[in-house]
Amino acid sequence: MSGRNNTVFLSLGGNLGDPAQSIAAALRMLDDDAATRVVAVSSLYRTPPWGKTDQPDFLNIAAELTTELTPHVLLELCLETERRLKRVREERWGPRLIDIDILVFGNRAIHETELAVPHPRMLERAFVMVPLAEIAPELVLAGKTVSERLAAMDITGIERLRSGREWWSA
Ligand code: A4P
Ligand code: MG
Repeated sequence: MSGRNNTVFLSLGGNLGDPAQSIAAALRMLDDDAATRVVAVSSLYRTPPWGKTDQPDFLNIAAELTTELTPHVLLELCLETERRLKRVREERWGPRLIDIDILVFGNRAIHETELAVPHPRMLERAFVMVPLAEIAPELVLAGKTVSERLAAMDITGIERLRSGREWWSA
C-alpha cells in the first residue's frame, strides 16, 4: 500500500452472457476490498463493438474509485476480479467476458507492458469517453477536458440503458 488515497478511473465492459450482472459483481468485489472504495459509477451504456466489429454489442460503464493500493496492486485486484468472474461463469452459466481497464491512476504516468496509465487507447474510444464524461467531465486528459474531447467524437449508436447506484450495489 502507498498509504494514501488516490483517485482512479476504471472502464468496465463485456459482451457475452449477462454483462450487466458481471459488471455489477465486479464493482461489488472491488468495493469489498478494504483499501478500495467505489465512489461513483456511470450509467450503463450499450455500445457498438469497436475494433473487431463482427461481434455482439457491449455494455460499458466508467467508475471512480479511491484506493490506498499501489497501481500494480490495484491492477492485480482487477485481474483477480476478472478471473473470479470468469471462474464463476464457467461453473454456473457458461462463457461470459468482463474486462476491467485502469484508465487513470491519480496523476501517475506509467509506460509498462503490464500497466500503461493513462490508458494509451482511451482517448479514441467513445465507449470509454461517453461513460467517463458522465462522472468526470472536467477531468483533464492530455490538455483537454473529457467533455471537450467527447464533443469532437462520433458517439453514433451508443445508448444509455440504466442510471443510478441501485443497478449495481443492490
Ligand atoms: N494492461 C496494460 N495496461 C493496463 C491498464 N491500464 N488497465 C495489461 C488494465 N490492464 C492493463 O488485458 C491484457 C493485459 O493488459 C493485462 O494483463 C494487463 O497487464 P486484456 O484486457 O486481456 O487485453 P487488452 O490488452 O486490454 O486488449 P485490447 O485489445 O486492448 O482490448 P481492450 O482494450 O480490452 O478492448 N468495444 C466496445 N464497444 N466496448 C468494449 O468494451 N472492448 C474491447 C476490448 C474491444 N471493443 C470494445 C470493447
Ligand atoms: Mg482490457
